[in-house]
Amino acid sequence: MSEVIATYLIHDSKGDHHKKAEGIALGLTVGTWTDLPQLEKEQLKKHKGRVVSVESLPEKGETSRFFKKRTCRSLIKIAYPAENFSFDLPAILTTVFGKLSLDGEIKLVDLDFLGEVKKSFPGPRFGIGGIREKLGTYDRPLLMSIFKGVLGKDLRFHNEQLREQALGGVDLVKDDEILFDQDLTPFMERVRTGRKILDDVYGQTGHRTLYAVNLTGKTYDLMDKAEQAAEAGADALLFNVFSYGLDVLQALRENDRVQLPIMAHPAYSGAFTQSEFYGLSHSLLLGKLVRMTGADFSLFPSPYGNVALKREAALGIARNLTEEDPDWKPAFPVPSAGIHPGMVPQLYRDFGLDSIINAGGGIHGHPNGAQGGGRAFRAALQAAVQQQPLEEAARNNQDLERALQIWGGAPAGKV
Ligand code: 1AE
Repeated sequence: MSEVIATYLIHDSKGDHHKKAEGIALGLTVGTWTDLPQLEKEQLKKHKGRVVSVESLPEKGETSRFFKKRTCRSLIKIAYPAENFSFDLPAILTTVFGKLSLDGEIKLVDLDFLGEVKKSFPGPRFGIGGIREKLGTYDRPLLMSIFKGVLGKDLRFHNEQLREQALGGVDLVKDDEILFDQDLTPFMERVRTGRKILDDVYGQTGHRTLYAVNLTGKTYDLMDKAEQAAEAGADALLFNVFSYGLDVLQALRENDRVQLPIMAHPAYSGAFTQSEFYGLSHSLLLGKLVRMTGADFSLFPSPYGNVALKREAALGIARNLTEEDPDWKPAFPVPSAGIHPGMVPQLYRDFGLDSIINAGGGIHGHPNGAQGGGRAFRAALQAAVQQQPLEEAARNNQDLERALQIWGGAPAGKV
């Protein structure tokens, strides 16, 4: 059967959540706020939403205190027939969480796509296996760094930073998400000169680094720019998917003239995910939806840095990106934000081999520059995989030793 099952977390003081669920199942499909005399039985059977389950959750004292009244919580599941929508995310999201997203304390926790609906979403073009193949690296988490302090600087500065990061041994370098297309470092120039630099470093060291250029500008122009970038030898695209919309990501993924890995940046996603009572869950938005619409990488705050997610939320994103699926390749989880080498063993325990450690400040803030930062991270990664304590590894690695002196080990993390 083709349908989409939505799981919602609802909070309200009335507590009759079965009635509420029936209201949603009817209201978001064939009904409205009042009786419709012309509604036919056949129409009801084929198009009406179906309440799958209503599970009451124990009352939470802190929630009732927050709302200043006794507040009941439930998880409800409603199935929406595939006959009701075209198989694209704008239609599906408008069906399952359109007006409903504006209607009280209701959060969309998960979506299950069944049958033909699921098969109409492409998933990543390359996935974890394809990215590892491009790099020839299989036995450790990958290392990514981020350009920093490049606003107001010219192409020479940008190129020098790229070279330094690559020489430090990082596997991927991404643009800062706030670097847009402008005169000092135009998009196509970054692609062309970046290509030369990374080929040069590869010739010199034998280490391959991929550069993800920030694809920005008006939606109308994106496809042309992406195609030109692919033709000019770009390695990958960074994409601020939540500023544009998931369907734009899917359009890039489905364009065969843009056969490039796509990196989904989480900028702006907090506007949809951060509330306990409204919006979408992190695991759904940054995990499942990003993967199914075609991203090869999903960046999100780790539980340990300056911008942090709760550990359960971060692990939920990673689970949805990587769990075995017959239709979609797995995508790389990229826990990020405020990451330094001391956090590497904890990140490795949480996210495992098939993840990417991503750092901006933790690379460029190293006293031995971006090269030293890269070497410190690589040493920390090697120690983590070999289960060697960082302090012990630091005795033979001066870059790691300096990093630990400055930033220390992993903080407790957000629970
Ligand atoms: C959650 C995304 C992290 C990111 O893009 C970024 O620029 C992080 O910078 P640092 O590592 O916090 O300096």
